[in-house]
Amino acid sequence: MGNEKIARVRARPVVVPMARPLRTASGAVADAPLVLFDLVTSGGVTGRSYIFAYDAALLPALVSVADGIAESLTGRSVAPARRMWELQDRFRLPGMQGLVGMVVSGIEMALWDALGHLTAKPVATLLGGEPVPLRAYDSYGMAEPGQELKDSVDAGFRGVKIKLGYPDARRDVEVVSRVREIIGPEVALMVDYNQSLTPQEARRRIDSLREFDLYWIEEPVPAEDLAGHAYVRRTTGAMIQTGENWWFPEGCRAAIAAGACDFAMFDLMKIGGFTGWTLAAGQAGAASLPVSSHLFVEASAHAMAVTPSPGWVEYLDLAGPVVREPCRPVDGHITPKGPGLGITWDEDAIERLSP
Ligand code: SMN
Ligand code: MG
Repeated sequence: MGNEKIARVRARPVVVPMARPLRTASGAVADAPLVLFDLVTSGGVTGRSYIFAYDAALLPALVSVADGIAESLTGRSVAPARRMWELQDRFRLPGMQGLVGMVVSGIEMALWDALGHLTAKPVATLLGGEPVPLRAYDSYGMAEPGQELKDSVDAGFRGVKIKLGYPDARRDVEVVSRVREIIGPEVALMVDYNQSLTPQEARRRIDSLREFDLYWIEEPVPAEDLAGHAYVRRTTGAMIQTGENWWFPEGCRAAIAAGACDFAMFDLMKIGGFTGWTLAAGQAGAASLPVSSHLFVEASAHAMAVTPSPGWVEYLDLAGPVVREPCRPVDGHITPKGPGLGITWDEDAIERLSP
């Protein structure tokens, strides 16, 4: 394994139907635009990963950035952290926030998958953990609360997340009240405002939801408004969750320094892959912030398996339609699958879903 080199990196765009169209207060995602990575080693092993473009208009640029980076990786060793740090040095001047960071994190994840195949081990094991079941919450978009929430509880989920931020604040209260009725008092109820409120409006809306025992209030204000997050946390006493939009461990550090949150949420595509996740998890652990994952359920389970202060795995399956064996929760838990990240493509589906 030691002398395996990177032979080539391929990036393919697909647009994947979502099991549940995801409407949020800051926009809707009906079909998931993804970039699939195949990183082939000199020994013929393939590492696979994917990143989420959010908007299909970004797919050509993401693929172009990946193609531009791929050449420089040929002949380099399958060493995820080394390649990550070299690419961070290379892009110091333009910066890693945005498309570059997304692509580099995707390549880093594919490198870990390749290592897993080379060693016939799950990435969780390579990182010093064990592929054990991890508690997950079922993640929903804005929708009329209904039977599917009851189905989530009956399937064993002990947590569900819904999206709030309706134009009329009274609708937030109606929806939360109905959801709490459906899932009962014991199941954790997380709410996600997707950056849609001002700090003052967040204060008002959180006050109106006090009786419903919310587990966390996610991104009540714009992600980069760390002082705003801290203001909402300080003035309401609510448990604030944020982090899915932190860029690399530096983003985590700034939020901790600002006292922005009670929980941390890492997005593997933005926190810097497993290399970034590990560094950020150390910071979050030292600050006593339980860490939860955002999207990328297959890879996130491996990262969460070695996170000292694990919170919840988000179950929101983006890539299910293009992977051979989609990640499926069992009794409300997600178990990391190997070898590698446990991702194998369904090439027929990819063919069908390529733009
Ligand atoms: C979310 C928003 C948009 C796309 C995917 C996920 C959301 C979450 O912020 O936390 O799941
Ligand atoms: Mg969110």
